Amino acid sequence: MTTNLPVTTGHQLGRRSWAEPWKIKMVEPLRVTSPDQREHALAEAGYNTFLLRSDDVYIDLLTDSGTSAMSDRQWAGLLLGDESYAGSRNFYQLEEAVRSAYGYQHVVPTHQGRGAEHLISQVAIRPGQYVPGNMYFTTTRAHQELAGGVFEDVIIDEAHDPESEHPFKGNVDIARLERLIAREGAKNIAYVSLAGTVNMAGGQPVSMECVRAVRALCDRHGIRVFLDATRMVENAFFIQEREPGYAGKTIAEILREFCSYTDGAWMSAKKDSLVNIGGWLALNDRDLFEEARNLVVVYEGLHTYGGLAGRDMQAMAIGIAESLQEDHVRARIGQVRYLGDLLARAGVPFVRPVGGHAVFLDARRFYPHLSQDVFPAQTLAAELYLDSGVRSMERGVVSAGRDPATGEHHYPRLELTRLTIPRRVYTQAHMDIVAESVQAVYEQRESAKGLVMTYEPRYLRFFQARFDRL
Ligand code: PM9
Repeated sequence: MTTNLPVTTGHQLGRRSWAEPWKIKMVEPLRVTSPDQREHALAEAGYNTFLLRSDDVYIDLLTDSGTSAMSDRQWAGLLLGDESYAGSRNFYQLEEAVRSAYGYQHVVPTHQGRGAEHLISQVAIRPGQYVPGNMYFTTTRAHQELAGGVFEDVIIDEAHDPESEHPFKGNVDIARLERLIAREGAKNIAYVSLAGTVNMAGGQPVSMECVRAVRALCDRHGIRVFLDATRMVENAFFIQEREPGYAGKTIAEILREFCSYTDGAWMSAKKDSLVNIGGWLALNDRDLFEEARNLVVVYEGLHTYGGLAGRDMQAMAIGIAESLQEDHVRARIGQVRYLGDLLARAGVPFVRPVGGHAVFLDARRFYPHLSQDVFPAQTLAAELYLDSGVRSMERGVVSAGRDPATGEHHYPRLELTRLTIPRRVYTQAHMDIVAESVQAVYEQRESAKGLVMTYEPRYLRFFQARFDRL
Protein backbone atom coordinates (compact mmCIF):
# COMPACT_ATOMS: atom_id res chain seq x y z
CA MET A 1 0.00 0.00 0.00
CA THR A 2 1.19 3.50 -0.76
CA THR A 3 -1.22 5.28 1.50
CA ASN A 4 0.81 8.33 2.33
CA LEU A 5 1.81 9.20 -1.20
CA PRO A 6 0.07 11.98 -3.08
CA VAL A 7 -2.62 11.08 -5.61
CA THR A 8 -3.10 12.66 -8.99
CA THR A 9 -4.94 15.97 -8.70
CA GLY A 10 -6.04 18.62 -11.15
CA HIS A 11 -3.02 20.61 -10.03
CA GLN A 12 -0.28 18.07 -9.53
CA LEU A 13 0.79 14.61 -10.60
CA GLY A 14 1.67 12.02 -7.97
CA ARG A 15 5.04 10.36 -8.40
CA ARG A 16 3.81 6.91 -7.40
CA SER A 17 0.59 4.91 -7.74
CA TRP A 18 -1.97 4.75 -4.99
CA ALA A 19 -4.04 1.71 -4.09
CA GLU A 20 -7.16 0.97 -2.11
CA PRO A 21 -6.39 0.16 1.55
CA TRP A 22 -8.50 -3.02 1.44
CA LYS A 23 -8.89 -6.26 -0.47
CA ILE A 24 -12.09 -7.82 -1.77
CA LYS A 25 -13.64 -10.66 0.25
CA MET A 26 -17.06 -11.09 -1.36
CA VAL A 27 -18.24 -10.33 -4.88
CA GLU A 28 -21.59 -9.75 -6.58
CA PRO A 29 -21.86 -10.71 -10.27
CA LEU A 30 -22.63 -7.94 -12.76
CA ARG A 31 -25.06 -8.41 -15.63
CA VAL A 32 -24.17 -7.30 -19.12
CA THR A 33 -27.17 -6.59 -21.37
CA SER A 34 -27.51 -6.28 -25.13
CA PRO A 35 -28.29 -2.98 -26.90
CA ASP A 36 -31.83 -4.27 -27.65
CA GLN A 37 -32.43 -5.13 -24.00
CA ARG A 38 -31.25 -1.68 -22.94
CA GLU A 39 -33.40 0.07 -25.53
CA HIS A 40 -36.43 -1.81 -24.19
CA ALA A 41 -35.55 -1.28 -20.52
CA LEU A 42 -34.99 2.46 -20.97
CA ALA A 43 -38.26 2.96 -22.86
CA GLU A 44 -40.06 1.05 -20.07
CA ALA A 45 -38.36 3.37 -17.56
CA GLY A 46 -39.58 6.50 -19.36
CA TYR A 47 -35.97 7.52 -20.12
CA ASN A 48 -35.42 8.13 -16.42
CA THR A 49 -32.47 6.21 -14.96
CA PHE A 50 -34.19 6.20 -11.54
CA LEU A 51 -36.93 4.03 -13.02
CA LEU A 52 -34.61 1.32 -14.37
CA ARG A 53 -34.45 -2.02 -12.61
CA SER A 54 -30.99 -2.56 -11.16
CA ASP A 55 -30.90 -5.97 -12.89
CA ASP A 56 -30.76 -4.08 -16.19
CA VAL A 57 -27.75 -1.98 -15.09
CA TYR A 58 -24.11 -2.91 -15.64
CA ILE A 59 -22.03 -0.35 -13.74
CA ASP A 60 -24.22 1.65 -11.38
CA LEU A 61 -23.06 5.25 -10.96
CA LEU A 62 -26.53 6.57 -10.13
CA THR A 63 -25.49 7.56 -6.63
CA ASP A 64 -23.01 7.07 -3.81
CA SER A 65 -25.95 6.98 -1.39
CA GLY A 66 -26.37 3.71 0.49
CA THR A 67 -24.38 1.94 -2.21
CA SER A 68 -21.02 1.61 -0.42
CA ALA A 69 -19.48 -1.74 0.46
CA MET A 70 -19.43 -2.29 4.21
CA SER A 71 -16.30 -3.65 5.86
CA ASP A 72 -16.03 -7.03 7.58
CA ARG A 73 -16.16 -5.12 10.88
CA GLN A 74 -19.41 -3.43 9.94
CA TRP A 75 -20.96 -6.74 8.88
CA ALA A 76 -19.81 -8.25 12.18
CA GLY A 77 -21.38 -5.24 13.92
CA LEU A 78 -24.78 -6.19 12.46
CA LEU A 79 -24.72 -9.30 14.64
CA LEU A 80 -24.39 -7.09 17.69
CA GLY A 81 -27.73 -5.42 16.97
CA ASP A 82 -29.71 -4.79 20.14
CA GLU A 83 -33.26 -4.68 18.82
CA SER A 84 -34.90 -3.47 22.03
CA TYR A 85 -37.64 -0.97 21.28
CA ALA A 86 -36.22 1.55 23.72
CA GLY A 87 -32.72 2.34 24.92
CA SER A 88 -30.82 0.10 22.47
CA ARG A 89 -27.14 -0.03 23.32
CA ASN A 90 -26.37 0.55 19.64
CA PHE A 91 -27.97 4.00 19.92
CA TYR A 92 -25.57 4.96 22.72
CA GLN A 93 -22.66 3.75 20.60
CA LEU A 94 -23.88 5.81 17.68
CA GLU A 95 -24.38 8.85 19.93
CA GLU A 96 -20.83 8.51 21.21
CA ALA A 97 -19.45 8.08 17.65
CA VAL A 98 -21.23 11.25 16.44
CA ARG A 99 -20.14 13.24 19.51
CA SER A 100 -16.56 12.20 19.14
CA ALA A 101 -16.25 12.60 15.34
CA TYR A 102 -18.45 15.66 14.79
CA GLY A 103 -18.40 17.23 18.25
CA TYR A 104 -22.11 18.01 18.73
CA GLN A 105 -23.87 17.53 22.06
CA HIS A 106 -27.24 15.95 21.30
CA VAL A 107 -28.09 13.32 18.70
CA VAL A 108 -31.40 12.23 17.17
CA PRO A 109 -31.17 9.18 14.87
CA THR A 110 -33.21 9.18 11.66
CA HIS A 111 -33.79 6.60 8.94
CA GLN A 112 -31.74 8.68 6.44
CA GLY A 113 -30.76 12.24 5.62
CA ARG A 114 -34.14 13.58 4.60
CA GLY A 115 -35.67 12.39 7.87
CA ALA A 116 -33.21 14.72 9.62
CA GLU A 117 -33.85 17.49 7.06
CA HIS A 118 -37.53 17.21 7.82
CA LEU A 119 -36.96 17.58 11.57
CA ILE A 120 -34.57 20.54 11.37
CA SER A 121 -36.84 22.33 8.89
CA GLN A 122 -39.91 21.84 11.07
CA VAL A 123 -38.27 22.97 14.30
CA ALA A 124 -36.14 25.84 12.99
CA ILE A 125 -38.12 27.53 10.19
CA ARG A 126 -41.13 29.82 10.66
CA PRO A 127 -43.27 30.21 7.52
CA GLY A 128 -42.03 33.09 5.38
CA GLN A 129 -38.48 33.03 6.75
CA TYR A 130 -35.49 32.93 4.40
CA VAL A 131 -33.03 30.05 4.42
CA PRO A 132 -29.78 31.13 2.76
CA GLY A 133 -27.60 28.27 1.57
CA ASN A 134 -24.53 27.47 -0.52
CA MET A 135 -26.54 26.19 -3.49
CA TYR A 136 -29.77 24.24 -3.19
CA PHE A 137 -29.90 20.52 -2.68
CA THR A 138 -33.06 18.78 -3.91
CA THR A 139 -34.35 17.11 -0.73
CA THR A 140 -32.97 19.83 1.59
CA ARG A 141 -34.76 22.65 -0.24
CA ALA A 142 -37.94 20.56 -0.56
CA HIS A 143 -38.14 20.22 3.23
CA GLN A 144 -37.29 23.88 3.76
CA GLU A 145 -40.08 24.87 1.37
CA LEU A 146 -42.57 22.42 2.90
CA ALA A 147 -41.89 24.13 6.25
CA GLY A 148 -42.73 27.50 4.64
CA GLY A 149 -39.14 28.66 4.16
CA VAL A 150 -37.79 30.53 1.14
CA PHE A 151 -34.42 29.24 -0.03
CA GLU A 152 -31.90 31.83 -1.24
CA ASP A 153 -28.67 30.83 -2.93
CA VAL A 154 -25.63 32.61 -1.46
CA ILE A 155 -22.85 30.52 -2.99
CA ILE A 156 -19.98 32.26 -4.79
CA ASP A 157 -20.40 32.86 -8.54
CA GLU A 158 -17.54 30.48 -9.41
CA ALA A 159 -19.73 27.57 -8.25
CA HIS A 160 -22.01 28.11 -11.25
CA ASP A 161 -19.10 28.06 -13.69
CA PRO A 162 -18.08 24.50 -14.60
CA GLU A 163 -14.73 25.69 -15.95
CA SER A 164 -13.61 27.70 -12.91
CA GLU A 165 -10.70 26.02 -11.07
CA HIS A 166 -11.43 27.82 -7.77
CA PRO A 167 -10.22 25.45 -5.01
CA PHE A 168 -13.27 26.07 -2.78
CA LYS A 169 -16.19 26.47 -5.14
CA GLY A 170 -18.61 25.55 -2.34
CA ASN A 171 -17.84 28.77 -0.43
CA VAL A 172 -20.50 31.22 0.68
CA ASP A 173 -20.38 34.68 -0.85
CA ILE A 174 -20.20 36.55 2.47
CA ALA A 175 -21.18 39.90 0.93
CA ARG A 176 -24.26 38.33 -0.63
CA LEU A 177 -25.26 36.79 2.71
CA GLU A 178 -24.71 40.15 4.40
CA ARG A 179 -26.92 41.87 1.82
CA LEU A 180 -29.70 39.33 2.40
CA ILE A 181 -29.54 39.93 6.16
CA ALA A 182 -29.63 43.71 5.60
CA ARG A 183 -32.55 43.39 3.17
CA GLU A 184 -34.75 41.00 5.17
CA GLY A 185 -33.57 41.56 8.76
CA ALA A 186 -31.93 38.91 10.94
CA LYS A 187 -35.28 37.86 12.45
CA ASN A 188 -36.47 36.79 9.01
CA ILE A 189 -33.52 34.47 8.49
CA ALA A 190 -34.29 31.00 9.87
CA TYR A 191 -30.66 29.86 9.77
CA VAL A 192 -27.80 29.51 7.33
CA SER A 193 -27.96 26.15 5.59
CA LEU A 194 -24.33 25.31 4.92
CA ALA A 195 -23.33 22.15 3.06
CA GLY A 196 -19.93 20.48 2.86
CA THR A 197 -18.67 19.38 -0.61
CA VAL A 198 -21.62 20.97 -2.37
CA ASN A 199 -23.38 18.23 -4.28
CA MET A 200 -25.13 20.21 -7.02
CA ALA A 201 -22.00 22.28 -7.70
CA GLY A 202 -20.02 19.13 -8.49
CA GLY A 203 -18.94 17.98 -5.01
CA GLN A 204 -17.05 21.22 -4.37
CA PRO A 205 -15.64 21.99 -0.90
CA VAL A 206 -16.03 24.86 1.55
CA SER A 207 -12.88 26.31 3.14
CA MET A 208 -12.27 26.66 6.87
CA GLU A 209 -11.75 30.37 6.29
CA CYS A 210 -15.25 30.55 4.82
CA VAL A 211 -17.03 28.74 7.65
CA ARG A 212 -15.22 30.99 10.15
CA ALA A 213 -16.43 34.06 8.27
CA VAL A 214 -20.00 32.72 8.14
CA ARG A 215 -19.84 32.08 11.91
CA ALA A 216 -18.53 35.56 12.65
CA LEU A 217 -21.19 37.25 10.52
CA CYS A 218 -23.98 35.12 12.01
CA ASP A 219 -22.74 35.81 15.55
CA ARG A 220 -23.04 39.53 14.90
CA HIS A 221 -26.69 39.07 13.92
CA GLY A 222 -27.72 36.22 16.25
CA ILE A 223 -28.34 33.78 13.35
CA ARG A 224 -27.75 30.04 13.67
CA VAL A 225 -25.66 27.99 11.26
CA PHE A 226 -26.64 24.40 10.53
CA LEU A 227 -24.49 22.10 8.48
CA ASP A 228 -25.33 19.42 5.95
CA ALA A 229 -22.56 17.06 7.08
CA THR A 230 -23.39 14.36 4.53
CA ARG A 231 -20.01 14.55 2.77
CA MET A 232 -18.09 16.63 5.32
CA VAL A 233 -15.34 14.04 5.68
CA GLU A 234 -14.56 14.50 1.99
CA ASN A 235 -14.67 18.26 2.51
CA ALA A 236 -12.09 17.88 5.29
CA PHE A 237 -9.79 16.06 2.86
CA PHE A 238 -9.87 19.02 0.47
CA ILE A 239 -9.09 21.45 3.30
CA GLN A 240 -6.13 19.29 4.29
CA GLU A 241 -4.93 19.24 0.69
CA ARG A 242 -5.58 22.85 -0.33
CA GLU A 243 -5.92 25.25 2.58
CA PRO A 244 -2.79 26.84 4.06
CA GLY A 245 -2.13 25.63 7.61
CA TYR A 246 -4.02 22.34 7.36
CA ALA A 247 -1.57 19.98 5.64
CA GLY A 248 -0.29 18.75 9.01
CA LYS A 249 -3.72 18.19 10.56
CA THR A 250 -5.67 14.95 10.36
CA ILE A 251 -9.00 14.68 8.59
CA ALA A 252 -10.58 13.95 11.97
CA GLU A 253 -9.14 17.15 13.47
CA ILE A 254 -10.24 19.23 10.49
CA LEU A 255 -13.76 17.79 10.64
CA ARG A 256 -14.09 18.62 14.35
CA GLU A 257 -12.83 22.14 13.85
CA PHE A 258 -15.20 22.79 10.93
CA CYS A 259 -18.22 21.50 12.84
CA SER A 260 -17.25 23.60 15.88
CA TYR A 261 -18.21 26.72 13.91
CA THR A 262 -21.76 25.44 13.43
CA ASP A 263 -24.70 24.94 15.80
CA GLY A 264 -25.72 21.53 14.60
CA ALA A 265 -25.89 19.28 11.56
CA TRP A 266 -28.01 16.85 9.63
CA MET A 267 -26.49 13.79 8.09
CA SER A 268 -27.21 11.21 5.45
CA ALA A 269 -24.88 8.50 6.78
CA LYS A 270 -25.49 6.63 3.51
CA LYS A 271 -22.60 8.60 2.02
CA ASP A 272 -19.48 9.34 4.09
CA SER A 273 -20.35 6.88 6.85
CA LEU A 274 -20.33 3.81 4.60
CA VAL A 275 -23.72 2.35 5.49
CA ASN A 276 -26.64 1.27 3.36
CA ILE A 277 -29.17 3.13 5.50
CA GLY A 278 -29.09 5.68 8.33
CA GLY A 279 -28.85 9.32 9.30
CA TRP A 280 -28.99 11.68 12.24
CA LEU A 281 -29.67 15.21 13.39
CA ALA A 282 -27.26 16.66 15.96
CA LEU A 283 -27.76 19.89 17.86
CA ASN A 284 -26.00 21.82 20.58
CA ASP A 285 -29.05 23.78 21.71
CA ARG A 286 -30.91 21.75 24.35
CA ASP A 287 -34.35 23.28 23.72
CA LEU A 288 -34.19 22.79 19.97
CA PHE A 289 -32.99 19.25 20.53
CA GLU A 290 -35.96 18.54 22.82
CA GLU A 291 -38.30 19.72 20.07
CA ALA A 292 -36.62 17.58 17.43
CA ARG A 293 -36.51 14.59 19.76
CA ASN A 294 -40.22 15.01 20.36
CA LEU A 295 -41.02 15.28 16.64
CA VAL A 296 -38.95 12.23 15.70
CA VAL A 297 -41.42 9.96 17.50
CA VAL A 298 -44.17 11.23 15.18
CA TYR A 299 -42.36 10.66 11.90
CA GLU A 300 -39.50 8.20 12.34
CA GLY A 301 -39.73 6.13 15.52
CA LEU A 302 -38.61 6.33 19.14
CA HIS A 303 -35.71 8.72 19.78
CA THR A 304 -33.31 5.84 20.42
CA TYR A 305 -33.83 4.24 17.01
CA GLY A 306 -35.35 6.87 14.68
CA GLY A 307 -36.61 4.42 12.07
CA LEU A 308 -33.51 2.23 12.13
CA ALA A 309 -32.82 -1.27 13.40
CA GLY A 310 -30.28 -1.48 16.25
CA ARG A 311 -27.90 -3.28 13.89
CA ASP A 312 -28.04 -0.36 11.43
CA MET A 313 -26.94 2.03 14.19
CA GLN A 314 -24.08 -0.30 15.08
CA ALA A 315 -22.88 -0.42 11.45
CA MET A 316 -23.13 3.37 11.33
CA ALA A 317 -21.06 3.85 14.49
CA ILE A 318 -18.31 1.66 13.01
CA GLY A 319 -18.64 3.35 9.61
CA ILE A 320 -18.13 6.79 11.13
CA ALA A 321 -14.77 5.70 12.54
CA GLU A 322 -13.72 4.03 9.27
CA SER A 323 -14.73 7.06 7.22
CA LEU A 324 -12.10 9.14 9.00
CA GLN A 325 -9.17 6.93 8.07
CA GLU A 326 -6.79 8.98 5.93
CA ASP A 327 -5.91 6.19 3.52
CA HIS A 328 -9.58 5.43 2.92
CA VAL A 329 -10.45 9.03 1.98
CA ARG A 330 -7.33 9.36 -0.15
CA ALA A 331 -8.17 6.24 -2.16
CA ARG A 332 -11.84 7.20 -2.45
CA ILE A 333 -11.12 10.62 -3.91
CA GLY A 334 -8.19 9.17 -5.86
CA GLN A 335 -10.61 6.91 -7.71
CA VAL A 336 -12.94 9.78 -8.59
CA ARG A 337 -9.93 11.69 -9.94
CA TYR A 338 -8.77 8.65 -11.87
CA LEU A 339 -12.03 8.72 -13.82
CA GLY A 340 -11.72 12.50 -14.23
CA ASP A 341 -8.19 12.12 -15.64
CA LEU A 342 -9.39 9.57 -18.22
CA LEU A 343 -12.20 11.86 -19.36
CA ALA A 344 -9.90 14.88 -19.50
CA ARG A 345 -7.58 12.96 -21.81
CA ALA A 346 -10.56 12.17 -24.06
CA GLY A 347 -11.47 15.87 -24.21
CA VAL A 348 -14.89 15.34 -22.61
CA PRO A 349 -16.28 18.46 -20.85
CA PHE A 350 -16.93 18.11 -17.10
CA VAL A 351 -16.95 20.25 -13.96
CA ARG A 352 -13.47 21.32 -12.80
CA PRO A 353 -11.84 20.67 -10.46
CA VAL A 354 -13.05 17.09 -9.96
CA GLY A 355 -15.02 17.02 -6.70
CA GLY A 356 -15.35 14.50 -3.91
CA HIS A 357 -17.93 11.94 -4.89
CA ALA A 358 -18.48 12.13 -8.64
CA VAL A 359 -17.44 13.39 -12.02
CA PHE A 360 -20.14 15.74 -13.32
CA LEU A 361 -20.35 15.81 -17.12
CA ASP A 362 -21.16 19.24 -18.51
CA ALA A 363 -24.18 18.51 -20.70
CA ARG A 364 -24.34 22.11 -21.97
CA ARG A 365 -20.93 21.79 -23.61
CA PHE A 366 -21.52 18.12 -24.46
CA TYR A 367 -24.70 18.99 -26.40
CA PRO A 368 -24.41 22.69 -27.33
CA HIS A 369 -27.23 22.22 -29.87
CA LEU A 370 -29.80 21.21 -27.17
CA SER A 371 -31.65 23.85 -25.11
CA GLN A 372 -32.51 23.18 -21.47
CA ASP A 373 -36.14 22.74 -22.53
CA VAL A 374 -35.23 19.39 -24.09
CA PHE A 375 -33.28 18.23 -21.02
CA PRO A 376 -29.68 17.75 -22.22
CA ALA A 377 -28.40 16.15 -19.00
CA GLN A 378 -31.32 13.72 -18.88
CA THR A 379 -30.62 12.93 -22.54
CA LEU A 380 -26.95 12.29 -21.79
CA ALA A 381 -27.82 9.90 -18.93
CA ALA A 382 -30.14 8.03 -21.32
CA GLU A 383 -27.55 7.84 -24.12
CA LEU A 384 -24.85 6.59 -21.75
CA TYR A 385 -27.12 3.85 -20.49
CA LEU A 386 -27.99 2.84 -24.05
CA ASP A 387 -24.33 2.68 -25.01
CA SER A 388 -23.06 0.46 -22.20
CA GLY A 389 -25.53 -0.08 -19.37
CA VAL A 390 -23.69 2.46 -17.20
CA ARG A 391 -26.25 4.27 -15.04
CA SER A 392 -25.76 7.95 -14.19
CA MET A 393 -28.06 10.72 -12.93
CA GLU A 394 -29.40 14.02 -14.22
CA ARG A 395 -28.42 17.11 -12.18
CA GLY A 396 -29.80 19.95 -14.26
CA VAL A 397 -33.17 21.48 -15.07
CA VAL A 398 -35.14 18.37 -14.14
CA SER A 399 -33.53 18.15 -10.68
CA ALA A 400 -33.94 21.90 -10.16
CA GLY A 401 -37.75 21.60 -10.34
CA ARG A 402 -40.10 24.57 -10.38
CA ASP A 403 -40.22 27.84 -8.49
CA PRO A 404 -43.07 27.35 -5.97
CA ALA A 405 -44.07 31.03 -6.31
CA THR A 406 -44.28 31.22 -10.13
CA GLY A 407 -44.61 27.57 -11.14
CA GLU A 408 -41.90 28.12 -13.80
CA HIS A 409 -38.96 25.76 -14.30
CA HIS A 410 -35.82 26.74 -12.43
CA TYR A 411 -33.16 26.98 -15.15
CA PRO A 412 -29.84 26.32 -13.35
CA ARG A 413 -26.66 27.43 -15.03
CA LEU A 414 -25.24 24.00 -14.36
CA GLU A 415 -26.75 21.31 -16.58
CA LEU A 416 -24.90 18.20 -15.44
CA THR A 417 -24.93 14.43 -15.65
CA ARG A 418 -23.39 12.86 -12.58
CA LEU A 419 -21.15 9.80 -12.66
CA THR A 420 -21.30 9.05 -8.94
CA ILE A 421 -18.82 6.60 -7.50
CA PRO A 422 -19.95 4.36 -4.64
CA ARG A 423 -17.29 3.90 -1.95
CA ARG A 424 -15.20 0.68 -1.97
CA VAL A 425 -17.31 -0.95 -4.72
CA TYR A 426 -15.78 -0.63 -8.19
CA THR A 427 -12.25 -1.08 -9.49
CA GLN A 428 -10.16 1.04 -11.83
CA ALA A 429 -11.03 -1.37 -14.66
CA HIS A 430 -14.68 -0.42 -14.18
CA MET A 431 -13.67 3.22 -14.44
CA ASP A 432 -11.87 2.45 -17.73
CA ILE A 433 -15.12 0.96 -19.12
CA VAL A 434 -17.10 4.00 -17.97
CA ALA A 435 -14.64 6.42 -19.59
CA GLU A 436 -14.71 4.48 -22.87
CA SER A 437 -18.49 4.60 -22.92
CA VAL A 438 -18.61 8.34 -22.20
CA GLN A 439 -16.12 8.87 -24.99
CA ALA A 440 -18.23 6.80 -27.42
CA VAL A 441 -21.33 8.85 -26.55
CA TYR A 442 -19.31 12.04 -26.96
CA GLU A 443 -18.24 11.00 -30.44
CA GLN A 444 -21.91 10.64 -31.44
CA ARG A 445 -23.04 13.81 -29.68
CA GLU A 446 -24.37 15.57 -32.77
CA SER A 447 -27.09 12.96 -33.29
CA ALA A 448 -28.72 13.55 -29.86
CA LYS A 449 -32.16 15.16 -30.13
CA GLY A 450 -33.33 15.59 -26.56
CA LEU A 451 -36.41 14.47 -24.62
CA VAL A 452 -39.89 15.67 -23.81
CA MET A 453 -41.35 15.26 -20.31
CA THR A 454 -44.56 13.21 -20.42
CA TYR A 455 -45.23 12.88 -16.67
CA GLU A 456 -44.20 15.27 -13.92
CA PRO A 457 -44.81 14.44 -10.26
CA ARG A 458 -45.39 17.31 -7.82
CA TYR A 459 -42.43 16.73 -5.49
CA LEU A 460 -38.77 16.00 -6.38
CA ARG A 461 -39.73 15.32 -9.96
CA PHE A 462 -36.36 13.93 -11.04
CA PHE A 463 -37.01 10.71 -9.13
CA GLN A 464 -40.20 9.73 -10.94
CA ALA A 465 -40.69 11.91 -14.03
CA ARG A 466 -41.14 10.14 -17.37
CA PHE A 467 -39.88 11.24 -20.76
CA ASP A 468 -40.10 10.32 -24.39
CA ARG A 469 -37.74 10.81 -27.29
CA LEU A 470 -38.16 13.91 -29.39
N1 PM9 B 1 -28.20 12.58 -1.82
C1 PM9 B 1 -27.51 11.69 -3.88
O1 PM9 B 1 -27.58 10.79 -4.72
C2 PM9 B 1 -29.48 10.65 -2.71
C3 PM9 B 1 -30.83 11.13 -3.03
S1 PM9 B 1 -31.04 12.53 -4.06
C4 PM9 B 1 -30.69 11.94 -5.57
O2 PM9 B 1 -26.67 12.60 -3.95
C5 PM9 B 1 -27.12 15.82 0.61
C6 PM9 B 1 -25.97 16.71 0.33
C7 PM9 B 1 -27.37 14.71 -0.15
C8 PM9 B 1 -28.49 13.89 0.14
C9 PM9 B 1 -28.82 12.80 -0.67
C10 PM9 B 1 -29.31 14.25 1.24
C11 PM9 B 1 -30.51 13.43 1.59
C12 PM9 B 1 -29.01 15.35 1.97
N2 PM9 B 1 -27.93 16.12 1.66
O3 PM9 B 1 -30.87 10.48 0.60
O4 PM9 B 1 -32.32 11.17 2.46
O5 PM9 B 1 -26.54 14.44 -1.15
O6 PM9 B 1 -30.24 9.95 2.94
O7 PM9 B 1 -30.11 12.25 2.18
C13 PM9 B 1 -28.40 11.67 -2.75
P1 PM9 B 1 -30.94 10.89 2.02
